Amino acid sequence: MIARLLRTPTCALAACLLPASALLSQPGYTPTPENVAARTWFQDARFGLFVHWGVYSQMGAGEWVMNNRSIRASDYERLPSSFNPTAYDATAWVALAKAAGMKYITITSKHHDGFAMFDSKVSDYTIVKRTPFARDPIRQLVDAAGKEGIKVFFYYSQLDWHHPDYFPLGSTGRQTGRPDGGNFDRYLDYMNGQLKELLTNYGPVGGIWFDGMWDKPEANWRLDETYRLIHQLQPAALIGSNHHVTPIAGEDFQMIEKDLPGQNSAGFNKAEMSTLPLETCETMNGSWGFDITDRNYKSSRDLIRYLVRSAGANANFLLNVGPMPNGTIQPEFVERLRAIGKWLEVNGESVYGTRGGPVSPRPWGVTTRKANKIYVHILDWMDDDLWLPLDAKVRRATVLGGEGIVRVQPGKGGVLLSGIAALKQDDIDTIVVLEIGQ
Ligand code: JFZ
Repeated sequence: MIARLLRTPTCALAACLLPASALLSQPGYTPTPENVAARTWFQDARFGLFVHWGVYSQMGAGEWVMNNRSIRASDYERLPSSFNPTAYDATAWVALAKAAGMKYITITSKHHDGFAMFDSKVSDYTIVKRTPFARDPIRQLVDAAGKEGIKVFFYYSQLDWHHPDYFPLGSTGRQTGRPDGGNFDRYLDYMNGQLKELLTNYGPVGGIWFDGMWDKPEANWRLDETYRLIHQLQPAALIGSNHHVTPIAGEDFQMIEKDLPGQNSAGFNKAEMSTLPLETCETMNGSWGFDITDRNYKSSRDLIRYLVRSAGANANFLLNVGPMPNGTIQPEFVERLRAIGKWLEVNGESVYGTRGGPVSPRPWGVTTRKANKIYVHILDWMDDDLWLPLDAKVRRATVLGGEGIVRVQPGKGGVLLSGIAALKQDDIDTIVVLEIGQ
């Protein structure tokens, strides 16, 4: 395992090859039955809401503003003193996620700025202690989500631009004026303390979405201890890490950032796909945290098609919003989320509970499958015939939510669908349902 990982080319940031010390994960890890069941739930869910929200949102320049503007930790500490999201309504966020057809929410509990957006007792750098809001918005979200059957996952940044013991410094956050010394083990104790709180004080947690190990690939992150702690406290909580390498023992899902599985347009997605559940995340515009000048919105159509392509590649889609400092989600995002939800109300059966279909992603589209059905998602196709290399007997072909006849002719090594051009082509996704059987 370790040897294989060491050979794997890794992420774009600096020399990002993870050394053996970082990989001493949870050796011999076998997921418990609860964990295996949670993985199945996760894959069936297929669609989640990613939330990047913190005191940085007040700057309206994304969650990296502390690094990008070389803000010293002592100056950045002024931001909490004015953070007061009076319009925050956890119930409304959950209702919106539900209306979008999402089944889970992954929210930043602590981003790289080191500020805890939850009521952490092991830290004095928290939303409860440092802001006029003085409440725990994550608790409110967990409570609201629980009532609606939405699972909550916690994003947690292992990288910390604020903590004095995050030392030696990594490749980012070098201008934040931290002391010239510190005890990394003490930092990891602090981090594990926060994780213990997150897994103890908030009821059942969907999982932990780690990020930031890439900042210090040479460090000993004591992953064995952290992963064991999480699995001991909540066996069903799924661990994933945005480290951009092949999953490490103890992890329960593999994530890809800003790409579909197998693609690498972002440049850092070079890891091989594992057999674990997959999840890919993307933004509504170009930013994770609220960015007041970013108007580069993806269309609802593009986002729906991204969800479909993810499902066709056997991956979940985690779609991000960066709420505003007042606690509301900007109307451009709300509008898109609602449009996706409307589409899913009609076409959801071809996404939820499916796995990547028997025909791998093609230029014309993708396939998904569930029980005895194969959903052929025709995203871009102009011709009348469509050849599917498929080792199954097709009993019936219908158009999901539409009319028209698709003829099926078995051939050598597959089937030919014809009559496609005569169908009412859907601008988003024309879905042909194949019922297969003996
Ligand atoms: C990370 C975060 O830095 C970012 O703020 C956001 O939370 C996103 C979801 O995750 O982004 C990364 C992480 C690693 C690389 C690039 C972007 N990398 O290794 O190239």
